[in-house]
Amino acid sequence: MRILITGALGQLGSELAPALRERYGVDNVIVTDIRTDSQSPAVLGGPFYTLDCRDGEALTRLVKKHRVQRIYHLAALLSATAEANPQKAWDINMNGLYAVLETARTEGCSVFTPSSIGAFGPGTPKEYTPQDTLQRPTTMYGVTKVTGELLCDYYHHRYGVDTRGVRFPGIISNVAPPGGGTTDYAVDIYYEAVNKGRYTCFLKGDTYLDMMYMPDALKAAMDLMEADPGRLRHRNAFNVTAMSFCPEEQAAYIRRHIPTFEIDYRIDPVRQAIANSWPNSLEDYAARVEWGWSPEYDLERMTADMLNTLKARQIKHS
Ligand code: AKB
Repeated sequence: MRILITGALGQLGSELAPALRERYGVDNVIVTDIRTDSQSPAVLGGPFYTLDCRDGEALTRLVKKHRVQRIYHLAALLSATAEANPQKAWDINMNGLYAVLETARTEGCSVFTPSSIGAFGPGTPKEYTPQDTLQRPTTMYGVTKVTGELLCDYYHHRYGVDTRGVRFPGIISNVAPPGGGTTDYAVDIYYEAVNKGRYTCFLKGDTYLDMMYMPDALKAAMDLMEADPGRLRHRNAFNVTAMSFCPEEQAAYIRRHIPTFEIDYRIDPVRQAIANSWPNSLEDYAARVEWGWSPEYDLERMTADMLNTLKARQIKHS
């Protein structure tokens, strides 16, 4: 299997690239991003190209050159950045996806595209949000995610392109920072807990959102693409979740390891409004039944792992 990743220097790609290289072989994973980073293992660990994913001709050239069979299309602006510049978000999120789907159509590639809990809106049922439900998001990020889901389904039904995707919740990790998302607080809190013993949160303490630890996110992205297509009734995109919590609860779990940890709040009205428009918790039955999705990390296990990893790194660097 020969794979190309777009947007590979982001939070997900920085860990998906090495995981795919391990599974499929270093030379079979072509890593691309609009920028480069000479320190990144994603750049150093195997074939890397700078690529603007909106440039369909350049993308097709790379796909032909490396006889790519599968594209992980990760390049996108996240919710808060998209809300600050909706025109740019539409351009990158939609024209990037369109170029990828056209290349996949002409070159016969399968495509993984992450959607998000941002594809839901204030009218969606908030608790245990079903797989098939009302999707009327009020953010530009959400608009691009719903449009993307529909476009991917269209390419599947109309052209037979093997398009698949998941609606990711907030992803928590300790390698590359997320950047520009509404759920970023849930990552920052662990870094600040270890470095300063306190954290000022930009969302209210009782704001519930779905979250997932990176190892489970990698598993979802890889397992869905390996799933038997005959079992997939849904394609774009599957609800997946691992846990739902609010900042107060996360702080309480951190205090089990750092008893003096303190949290206070300085609310960012833009990100609070985005979070309020999203579900509190998802139901992911279709993913479980159609391709065996099952997460391994809950809040307790993730918190222990995040804090141990960050503390060990701090000791090593001090
Ligand atoms: C964001 O907060 O924008 C992302 C997401 C949930 O899609 N992490």
